[in-house]
Amino acid sequence: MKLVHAADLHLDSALHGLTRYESAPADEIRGATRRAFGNLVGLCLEERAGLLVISGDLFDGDWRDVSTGLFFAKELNKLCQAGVRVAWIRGNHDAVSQIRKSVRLPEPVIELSHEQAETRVLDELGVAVHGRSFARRDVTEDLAATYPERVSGALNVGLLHTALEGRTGHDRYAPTRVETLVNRGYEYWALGHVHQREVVHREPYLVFPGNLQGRHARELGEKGATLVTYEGDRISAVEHRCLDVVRWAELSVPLATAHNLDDVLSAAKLELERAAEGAQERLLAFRVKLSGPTRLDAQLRASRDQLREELCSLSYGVSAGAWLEKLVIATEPLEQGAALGDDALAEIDRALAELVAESGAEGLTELLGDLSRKLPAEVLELVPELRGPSGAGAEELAVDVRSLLRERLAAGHGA
Ligand SMILES: [Mn+2]
Repeated sequence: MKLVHAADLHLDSALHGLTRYESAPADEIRGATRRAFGNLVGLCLEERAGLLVISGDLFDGDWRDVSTGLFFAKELNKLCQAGVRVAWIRGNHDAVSQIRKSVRLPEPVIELSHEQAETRVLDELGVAVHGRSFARRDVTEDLAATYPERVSGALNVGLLHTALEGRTGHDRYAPTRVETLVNRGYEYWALGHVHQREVVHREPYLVFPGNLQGRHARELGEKGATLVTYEGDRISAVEHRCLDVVRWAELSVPLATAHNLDDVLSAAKLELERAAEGAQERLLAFRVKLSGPTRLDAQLRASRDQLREELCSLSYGVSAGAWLEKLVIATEPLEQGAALGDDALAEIDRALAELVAESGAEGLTELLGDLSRKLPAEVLELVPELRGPSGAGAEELAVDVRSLLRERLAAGHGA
């Protein structure tokens, strides 16, 4: 028999990072979380799963309008008609206190109580589902400690929205220890909250399926749900299934052998081809990251705009569904202050750090505006970022300026 475990669907939340393109497929991007949910329903039907469990953050927050709830109810009806049971808990994003609107869900759908941890036994499936919803957003007590005893003779599945002992990038809601969960005696803990897929423990299983659809450049790679196969109270397989419709990728472009911008672009193209192959027919939002020591450090920074355009243009040749989300230049010069005295470099660093700290992004932009009106044209040519307001943050600008000053000063020093 089979069950499907999903979490962190964040239905109808926006995808960030592709808005700069007028021609971006807005509908596909806007509807991504819904289409991924459609894929989840499809998986349940194809696999003839008896049960779908959702471990919190099904919704991103209060609905803008009731259409979010209606969409959910409609998809659930498809499952109910096929005889698939559904059990879900609320997490921090869709805690009872967070969602004011509501729609009536099909009757067989089980929303577990937010008042105390409860158990629902589904005899026809041989499954006991235990769980508790978040009543409010900031649950800081160990909910797992209050979960009921296991039901013997059934597959015990615990639904819990938690960061366990803490997970990078996630608030420490409903903290608990792996040991607490293992000792509870359930066969499978269906966890939610952490967007990165992770099998924390086997026998018993503690699984974060990850979110169903990546929503920005920090939610990379294959997203989907977990398919669990069981017989009686024994689990025979736990498998990840990809269900996302927009894939996020970060391409690290090797620069060690790059002698010029063409080399950089060729290397980026290879990485993009690999990512596009992995994304199959999905829309691919890719970030290009250039990092590490390179002789091209200053040149890359000076050519930022041109590089961005070249990357866009080469992406069209690789896949019509590939979109450059961002170009990140985090390179370092090859020779650390070989020609310049350390004192001079330290002085540049200190001045830039001070500038960033004092003026912040806004102040710096303003200051650059003033500066650009006074600077000779050839300097602006060399450092186009000095032309004034741009999307770059103060720190990024400071690193660009540092790198370019360093190169020019070193060149002057050597001459
Ligand atoms: Mn959460």
